Amino acid sequence: MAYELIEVRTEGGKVGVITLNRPKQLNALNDALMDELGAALKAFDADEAIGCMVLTGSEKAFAAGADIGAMASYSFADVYKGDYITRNWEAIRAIRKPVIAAVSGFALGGGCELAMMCDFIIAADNAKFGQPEIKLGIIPGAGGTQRLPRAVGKAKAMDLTLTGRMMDAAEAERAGLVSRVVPVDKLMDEALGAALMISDYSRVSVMAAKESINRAFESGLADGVMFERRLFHALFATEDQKEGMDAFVNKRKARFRHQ
Ligand code: CO8
Repeated sequence: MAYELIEVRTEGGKVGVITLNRPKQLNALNDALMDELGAALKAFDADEAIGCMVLTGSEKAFAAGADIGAMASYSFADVYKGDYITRNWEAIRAIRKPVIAAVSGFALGGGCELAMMCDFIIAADNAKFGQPEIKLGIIPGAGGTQRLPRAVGKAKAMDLTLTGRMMDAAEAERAGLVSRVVPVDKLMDEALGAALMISDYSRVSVMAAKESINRAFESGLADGVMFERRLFHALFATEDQKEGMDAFVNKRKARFRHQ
C-alpha cells in the first residue's frame, strides 16, 4: 500500500518504523491518516520478520491532536451514528506485537491518547503532553479519560484534563506517563535500541508479556493475576522457554526461534 500521510520503513530487518507525516498541521490526526496508520501497523504485525514497532512524529510534534478543522462542523447525530473520529482508532488496540511511541514535541489531545495506546513512551526532553480538549468544549474521546488516570493517577489526570495545561517531559516521567526521557537528538537511537532488543527476545513471550500487562491495565487484580498465571504456564509449552533456560544454565546466549 502506498502511504501519503505516514512514512514506513524497517530497521535492521526486524523493527517496523512508522513516522507520522503531516508536518504543516503538526501531524493533526484525521481519518485518512488513521486509516494508513492502522494498515501499516497491521502489516508489520503480520510480518514474520518484524518483532517490534516504533511510532514517531516530527521534532516539533508527535501529534497535536485530532484534526480540529475536520471535526469543527460535526453534529452529535453525525458522530454518534457514524462512530466518526474514533472508529478507525481501534486498529491500534488490536496490534499484538509491541509498539513504542517515540515522542518529540507536542503530544496533545488525540496525539497524547495515541501515544498512550502504544505500549510505552520514550520522550525527548522537548516533549509536551496534554489533554486540551476542554478548551474546545469537548472531552478526550480516544481513551484519554481512562488511560491517563491509570498512568498518572487521578489528581494529575484531573489537573491536566480540567485545566488543559501541558506537562513537560520531566513532569511526565515523574508522573509515570513516560518510561525514559532522552535528549531530542538521541530519541530515535534510544527507541530503536529498545525495539531491536525486544525483537531479539522470544516473540511468543514478548507478545504474552504485552497481553498480560494490558490485562492488568484493563481489568481487576484477581482476573489479571489469573490471566498472567495461565499465560505463564502456557509458555512452558514453547521451544523458546527450553532454549532460554538451557542457555542460562549453560552460560551461553539464547537463540530464540520464536516458537
Ligand atoms: N488540528 C488541526 N490543525 C492543527 C492542530 C489540530 N489539532 N494543531 C495544530 N494545527 C495546525 C494549525 O492550525 C496551524 O495551521 P496553519 O499554519 O494552517 O494555521 C499549524 O498546525 C501550526 O500550528 P500553530 O501555528 O498553532 O503552531 P504553534 O507552535 O503556535 O502552536 C500548538 C502549537 C500549541 C500545538 C497549537 O497548534 C495548538 O494548540 N493546537 C491544538 C491542540 C489541541 O487542541 N489538540 C486537541 C485537539 S481535539 C482532540 O484531539 C480530540 C481527540 C478526540 C479523540 C478522538 C479520536 C481522534
